[in-house]
Amino acid sequence: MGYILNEEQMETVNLAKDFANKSVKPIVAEYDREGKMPIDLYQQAAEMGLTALEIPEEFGGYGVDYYTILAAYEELAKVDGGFATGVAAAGLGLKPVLIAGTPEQKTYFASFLNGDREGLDSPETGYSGYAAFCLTEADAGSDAAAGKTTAVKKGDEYIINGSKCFITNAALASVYTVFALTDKSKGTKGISAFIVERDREGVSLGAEEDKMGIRLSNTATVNFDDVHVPADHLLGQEGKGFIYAMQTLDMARPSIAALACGTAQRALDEAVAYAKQRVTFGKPIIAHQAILFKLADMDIQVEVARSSVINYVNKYYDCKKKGNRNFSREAAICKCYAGDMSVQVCLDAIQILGGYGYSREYPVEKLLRDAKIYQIYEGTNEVQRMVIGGALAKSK
Ligand code: COS
Repeated sequence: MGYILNEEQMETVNLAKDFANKSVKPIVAEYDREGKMPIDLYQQAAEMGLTALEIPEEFGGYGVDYYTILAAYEELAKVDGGFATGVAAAGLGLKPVLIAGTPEQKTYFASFLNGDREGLDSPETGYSGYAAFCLTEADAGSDAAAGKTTAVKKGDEYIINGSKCFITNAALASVYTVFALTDKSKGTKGISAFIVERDREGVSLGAEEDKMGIRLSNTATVNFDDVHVPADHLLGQEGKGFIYAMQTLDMARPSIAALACGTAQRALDEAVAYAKQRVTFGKPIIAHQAILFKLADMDIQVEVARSSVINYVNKYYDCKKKGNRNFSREAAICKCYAGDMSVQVCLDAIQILGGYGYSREYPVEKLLRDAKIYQIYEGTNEVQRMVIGGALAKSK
């Protein structure tokens, strides 16, 4: 493991690791087959504090550092990328509030993530503890500024209309951060961000996605039909929503990179274990150099991807000290590299297991199905290359 953590940091990581191994691992195969979210386990994770790790203590959270959080996410993803996605997506929903919210908004939003607060639950699950980030629309994915959802100010309220799709935690969340146009004529400068509680009148769920992988996570459309929110639910300033969304993604993409490392590490571990016991031509296949070198290349790639996540966190804290946010490039690099790496390492693991790798009897085909999403969500890897290339083009 590339993270160098002290005892207290390791306690948090081990909390996530033990919970994932003892409680989540036994149900993964069944829930993956059925495409269900394990609601009670999500609730347990929230009650353990896993969705409130990054909330500063002054606002009711645990104020845990990002080295620890990302190492904990990796442990969750070693067991299941979908479950890890649901937990990490609570942090994605939270980040716009941490970036642009007032102290009151931070405290209010945090109270949803602290788990099982009466009156703050999702109507679908009856639980609290999760948030969702509502940016993507049917015609606004990579082109995030093309959204059509509107928020019209009337007196001391905004009225939101529109529809958001591919929303992770749509049904699990009891609160959303929603991006909507407050001025259609201004392009990216006409977008604003809002806190919207799940139980507001006019908020409803549309179709749930039947996904190739990460099937323990919940992904659905969220509709907003004349949803009234008080004006104090606006985050930061009107017209700054696109910037907050981009800043959020700069902080969230490394979580996906950490998940990608977890899935890939698991694939490598499965492949090593198999290669030690599978015998061909009179010896374990790990003793054949063709297999050993493939395993070595997989190990190199996982370690380099993890190092790129750690490099992002180093840069994040350095920028924080200097009072800037110049870490878009490092966030995009780790997300892009780790996403591509995870797919390749899972493919290699399948190759090492041969026919067994292709069979649902062994876990590696499922790891590949999970890994594929890391190249797509929170900005496709093509978008990451746009961000990285943009930084190169601007460099002096
Ligand atoms: N931080 C702060 N500001 C940023 C920024 C960032 N990371 N990225 C862009 N901006 C600002 C720009 O500086 C620009 O401001 P000015 O007009 O004042 O110069 C404004 O935002 C618009 O930027 P740009 O013109 O680059 O926006 P584009 O519409 O071309 O979009 C990409 C840029 C493609 C990078 C963006 O749309 C994107 O990230 N898309 C993917 C969305 C995504 O990840 N979706 C997943 C949803 S969560 S599962």
